[in-house]
Amino acid sequence: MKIKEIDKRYKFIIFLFIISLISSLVIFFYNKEENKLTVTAENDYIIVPKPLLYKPEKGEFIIKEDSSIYIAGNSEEETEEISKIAEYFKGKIMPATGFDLPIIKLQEAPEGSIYLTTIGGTEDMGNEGYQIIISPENIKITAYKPEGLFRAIQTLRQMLPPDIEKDTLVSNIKWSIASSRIEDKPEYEYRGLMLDVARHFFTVDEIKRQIENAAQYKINKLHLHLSDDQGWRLEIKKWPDLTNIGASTEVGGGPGGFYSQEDFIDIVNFAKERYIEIIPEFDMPGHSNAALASYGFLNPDGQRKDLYTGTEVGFSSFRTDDEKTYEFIEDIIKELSAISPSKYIHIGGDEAEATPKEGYDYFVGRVAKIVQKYGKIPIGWDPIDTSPEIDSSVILQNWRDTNAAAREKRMKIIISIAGKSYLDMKYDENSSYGLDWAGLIPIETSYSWDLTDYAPKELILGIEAPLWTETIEDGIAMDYMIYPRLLSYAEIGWTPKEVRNWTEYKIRLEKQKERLANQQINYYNE
Ligand code: TNX
Repeated sequence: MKIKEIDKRYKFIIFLFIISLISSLVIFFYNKEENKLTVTAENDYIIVPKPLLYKPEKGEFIIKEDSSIYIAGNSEEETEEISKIAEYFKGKIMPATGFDLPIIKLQEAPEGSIYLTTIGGTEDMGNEGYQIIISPENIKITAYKPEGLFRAIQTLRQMLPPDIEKDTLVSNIKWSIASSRIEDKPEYEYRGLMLDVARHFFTVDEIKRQIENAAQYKINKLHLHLSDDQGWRLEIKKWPDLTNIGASTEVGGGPGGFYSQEDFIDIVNFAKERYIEIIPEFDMPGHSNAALASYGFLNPDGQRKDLYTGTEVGFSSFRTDDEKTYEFIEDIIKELSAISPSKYIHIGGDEAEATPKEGYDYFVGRVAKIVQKYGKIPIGWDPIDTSPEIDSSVILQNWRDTNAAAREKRMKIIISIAGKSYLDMKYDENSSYGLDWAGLIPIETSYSWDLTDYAPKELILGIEAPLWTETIEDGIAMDYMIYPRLLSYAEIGWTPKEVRNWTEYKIRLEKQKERLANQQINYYNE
């Protein structure tokens, strides 16, 4: 009797044990499925911006001298486009590996190959989404559009050893990529960097270098601030004094400079090959002294204003009640829209403190209509949204926490909150470059926020980080202010806020630094 009871008890305990074992296994595997979205920095997982889904598998793929790149598109035209992306990838890895990988058009992926294709890509991936499957046999990258393949290439670069970014041959290294599966697409369609080339002028090569560097973090817009009080930086054939006079100096009195229309097209094409759209801005009606110094008829007394090389803002204004102003602006917009393929033209609209409000409201409405006449979508800084002449066909670029009018009108908004995303704000008190009027922006501050803190999700087009250049004179200073904060902004724009957190990001960022150094980017090291 007793023995039987003990027996029963044991059986019961064993039963309980088995039940709890089964339930813990169920919970474990269930969580594993769930956790796919929240992988941490283990497994050498360092990608920035963080992909939506990263699933490590066993093994690795090794790029070798005899590896090949295979490509296939849904049409001949698409295959051509993909072949350029393949060339770009090959060019990126050639200096360090020394491998001259062949690029072959073929609709399958043999062993040892890297295969780039849009065949099988589906619409739900979006234009920039992609899937990468890495196995010891090959790498298969699929996207709905070639653009998605280009974004995927940036991910792949980051999965190779950091030495891949060196521009000299590296020997005795295994170019391995961990087996895994990645599925990815961006949260926001607009992920931009702005460079102010008006306060200080930067050459075509300096701009190209910044485009090249930003592309690796999947930045897809470069906004060029082409005019301000201190300089007019784009050739306008009908009004040559804009550059003869208006481009002849900069902050501090240096020689300034400008882009010929050919230079501009060259920048646009270079950016396009990296799937970055150039968005041109002429700032109006304020920030316009360079134009007013170029042509006397724009001023009430018919006299040219003096050129300006200081850093004050808010003192200049176009005449808002003079038809000649609008004819002049239309000529400029007409020439610009002929050479700029972007669907956007930025018309400024900020800090027009020398323009009476009524004139401002009329002016921005009128200029927005000129831009639309040439088939472009106007963007304007706040407070452009407060003009009754502005409606939801215009996009607001929001730099202060004021967008009530835009919300009311259901305007789309680009978030560039100064205290969070201004690349010209100092990191700390010791920064040798930069300003601090919007506060200091250390790396943690640059990362730990979300666009939805400032506007409803459905109105947000995306993020832009502007670099104003009153204190920035060269590429070295530019790099320092942009990196590594641009990585924060790239991730805020790409990765959903639910899967981002600073503690985990910090680890990935740390590992990115060696890559930045290998590319000779003069980043700020905290
Ligand atoms: C404000 S924010 C400006 C720029 C200055 C910048 C300096 C905005 C749209 N205008 O004119 O360069 O501050 O941080």
